[in-house]
Amino acid sequence: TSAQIGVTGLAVMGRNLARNFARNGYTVAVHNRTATRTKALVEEFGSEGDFIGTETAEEFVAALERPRRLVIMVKAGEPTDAVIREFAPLLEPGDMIIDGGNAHFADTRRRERELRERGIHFVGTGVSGGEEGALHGPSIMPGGSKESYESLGPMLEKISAKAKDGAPCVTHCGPDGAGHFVKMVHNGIEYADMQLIGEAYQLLRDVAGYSPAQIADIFRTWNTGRLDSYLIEITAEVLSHVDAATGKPFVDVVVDQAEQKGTGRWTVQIALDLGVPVSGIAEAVFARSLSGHAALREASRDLAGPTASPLSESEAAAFADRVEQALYASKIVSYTQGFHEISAGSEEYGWDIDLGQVASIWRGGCIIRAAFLDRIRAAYDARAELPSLLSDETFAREIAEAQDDWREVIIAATRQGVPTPGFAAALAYYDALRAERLPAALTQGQRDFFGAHTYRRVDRDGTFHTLWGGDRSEVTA
Ligand code: NBP
Repeated sequence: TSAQIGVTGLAVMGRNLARNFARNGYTVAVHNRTATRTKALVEEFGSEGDFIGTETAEEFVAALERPRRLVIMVKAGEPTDAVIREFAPLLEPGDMIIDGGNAHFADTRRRERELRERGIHFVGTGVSGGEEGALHGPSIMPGGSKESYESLGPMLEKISAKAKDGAPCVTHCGPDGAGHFVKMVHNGIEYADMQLIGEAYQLLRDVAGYSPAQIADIFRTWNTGRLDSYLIEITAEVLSHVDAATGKPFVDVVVDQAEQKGTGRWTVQIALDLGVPVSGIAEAVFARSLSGHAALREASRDLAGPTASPLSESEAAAFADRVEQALYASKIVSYTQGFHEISAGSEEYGWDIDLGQVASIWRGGCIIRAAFLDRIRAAYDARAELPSLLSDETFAREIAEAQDDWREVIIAATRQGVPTPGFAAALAYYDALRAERLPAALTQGQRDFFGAHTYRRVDRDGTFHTLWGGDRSEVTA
């Protein structure tokens, strides 16, 4: 017998993905650099389906039916290149290497180009949903050639998460690095979502005076409405958890220094390169890095702040409703920014990514899965060339309804000294887009003054320069 698919790299993700394929009726060849992992998988889970355990690269490749489909699930970066170097010489034209790790899309573009020259399809594939997702159905974001998707698509559709309407959470994102790019922005949006939820929590705690258990209940209520999402759901779980050792709320015994693995940072770095303002995602990444500067925070603890004035019980309840509005409006802005980045990447690299499809495949399996994504898909379905999510009538109306509360929440946060960089950056983005005139005109004047960088005029075509050091007359540049 030969395997329809092979998985190499059998740590948590690869093991669960292999089991997912097997549970869906595929024969799966499995391989790992350290053979004990392969043996353990076959011993522990062999009864779940048809596995072919292999020890050497040659055995592994020989176990695969042609054209071969070989999934790599190893640590992103150099290990991925090492595995490609090991396996590519054993493959034939038409075979497919599927990289399911969190690769940088630029690496994926390079690997795709190099392997294409040898006739091998390299399918950089974003996989989201953590280890549970890998086992029970992740959201899958494959790039690579159309041809490879014809062969792989049906298998990926089978193992993927399904949205509530039954649609598989997988689509061919576009050529070469498109899938990993989409996954990168997914993670960036995830950072922003988490930061916004964190700010909502802190406001409910420090301004409204609620306990973690009470805030968990508030999140549970929110989760029955338009904020219905995996992240809100798990937030309620984390907040209601009590530390067994101390009896304190779990959230109070965890060191408040957030770590990161890099995909959020990449999202911001690439956005800077593409010139896309993803201020909400950037603030989320910066907030994590600020939290980690323990010495700096310690040295700043005595800096002056406002006198806290806690709200009354009835004020607190009204404030919680306002925070929901602020969170929702800020969330619309982060997704607006994230989708702008995908659209800009698609343009830059000629990927032709379908934004409505992206929203659709994020509806299930992945960390940012949410009822909200149905609405985003509907927005792009109604108007594929939507210039921005904020131009969608429904979102624009919802923000119109939320904006007074959104502003009030930021005012309260500022007055009470609670940092809300995510809420505030989102509102600043919204107000900047709305503005009739931006101070960018002044910036242009300054640039022309110190560097003769020239400017355009509102009333005439052309490029101009003012002779600032002379008689200040205007010349055509
Ligand atoms: P890890 O990222 O911890 O990688 C461990 C695997 O990489 C092991 O199988 C290890 O083999 C193999 N490996 C390494 Br390290 N260096 C190697 C080399 N030079 N040659 C061959 N194999 C090598 O595993 P993971 O957490 O399962 O994640 C796998 C991929 O999935 C990563 O790219 C990750 O970013 C991505 N991802 C993870 C999640 C998640 O929730 N964890 C979610 C989505 C995507 P060994 O057993 O011989 O050491």
